Amino acid sequence: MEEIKPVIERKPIILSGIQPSGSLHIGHLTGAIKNWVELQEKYDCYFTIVDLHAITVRQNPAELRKRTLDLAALYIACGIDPEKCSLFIQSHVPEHTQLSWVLTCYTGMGELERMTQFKAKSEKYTSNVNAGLFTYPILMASDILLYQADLVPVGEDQKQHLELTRDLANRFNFNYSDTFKVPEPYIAPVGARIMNLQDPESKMSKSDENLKASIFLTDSYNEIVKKIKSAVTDSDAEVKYDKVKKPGVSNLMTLYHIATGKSFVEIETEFIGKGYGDFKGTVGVAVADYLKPITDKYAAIRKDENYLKEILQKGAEKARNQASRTLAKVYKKVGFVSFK
Ligand code: ATP
Ligand code: LTN
Repeated sequence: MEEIKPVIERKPIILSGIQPSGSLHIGHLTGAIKNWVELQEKYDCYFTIVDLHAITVRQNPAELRKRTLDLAALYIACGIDPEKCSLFIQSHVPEHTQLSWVLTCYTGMGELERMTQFKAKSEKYTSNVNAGLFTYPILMASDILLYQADLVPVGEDQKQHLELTRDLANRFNFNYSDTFKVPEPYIAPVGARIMNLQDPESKMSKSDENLKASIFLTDSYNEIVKKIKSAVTDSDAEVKYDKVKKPGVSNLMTLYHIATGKSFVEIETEFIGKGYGDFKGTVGVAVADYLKPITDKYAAIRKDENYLKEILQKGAEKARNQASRTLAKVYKKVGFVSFK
C-alpha cells in the first residue's frame, strides 16, 4: 500500500531588520515595529539587528555595542516576542557574510551603481565612500535569501534593494537549480509618516543630528512633553489638518490621533478657540502617556543584560539552524568541496 505522507503546513517566512545606527523613534514604532508585532502571530518571523550594515558608516565602537543592545531591548519592549520569532544580531550569524561573498560574484557593478541609496549616502559621507557602502545591498539580499523569506516588510526607500534581491535569487536559481525563495516586498497598511518636529516637511529620521527633531522611544516622559511643546507650527492659531499649508500642526494632529484614536475632525473640534499652547500641552501628555508602557518596559529589560544575552544567543542559534542549511546548498551548487 502506498504510504500517505503527512502534509506539513509551513507558515510563510518573514524577515526584516533595522540598523543600530541611531535611536528608534515613534515613526519606527508606528511605521514598522507595530506591524511586525502583528505579523509574528501568523508568520515564521526573523527580526534582526543589522550591525554589519551599520559599519558602512563610521561608528564609535562603544556606542555601537550599546545601541545594538538598546535596539534589542526596544524590539521586545514594543511587543516582539522572542518565543514566537527569532530575534538576533546579524554579526552573530556568520552565514550572512559568507553568502554575501558568493552573491557578490553574481552581481554586476552597474546594478550597484544604480542604487539610489548608495548615491545618496556617498554624497552625504564624502570622506568615507567605502566599498561596503557600495556592496551594502548584496549583504541585505543575503539576510533575506538565507532564511528563504517569502515576505520582507520594508519602507519605500528599500524597494530597490528588494528588487535586486529578487534578481539575484532568480539569477542563482536559473544558473543552478531552485535554491532560493524569491521574496516579495510586504507593504504594510499605510501608517502615517511621522515628520520631523523642527522641520515638519522632512520625515523624522534616526540619523538627524537635532535631538529636538524626534521623539525617541527611550525619551523620558518630561522630554517628550518638552519636545512637543517646542515643535515648529505656524503663525495662525487654528488647529486644522492641512499637510501642505500646516505641516507642523498636521504632524502633531497625527501624533495625537495615534495616541488617542481620535479622528482629525474630533481633534479640530476639541481645539476650536484654543491656542497652540493648549494644543501642544495636550498632545505632549497624550503621546507621553501612550509611550509610557513601552518606555517603562524598555528600562526594565535594558537593565538586565543577562536576560538580553540569553535571548539573543537563542535567537542566533535558531537563525543559524536555517541559515547554515541554505549556505550548505549554495556552497555545494557553486562547487566548493565538502567532507560532510
Ligand atoms: P536613517 O535616517 O538612519 O536612514 P530612518 O530613521 O529613516 O533611518 P530606517 O531604519 O530606514 O529609519 O527605518 C526603518 C523603517 O521604519 C522604515 O522602513 C519605515 O517603515 C519606518 N519609519 C522610519 N521613519 C519613519 C517615519 N518618520 N514615519 C513612519 N515610519 C517610519
Ligand atoms: N537596509 C535596511 C535595513 C536592512 C533590512 C535587511 C531590511 C538590512 N537588511 C533585510 C529588511 C530586510 C534599511 O536601511 N532600512
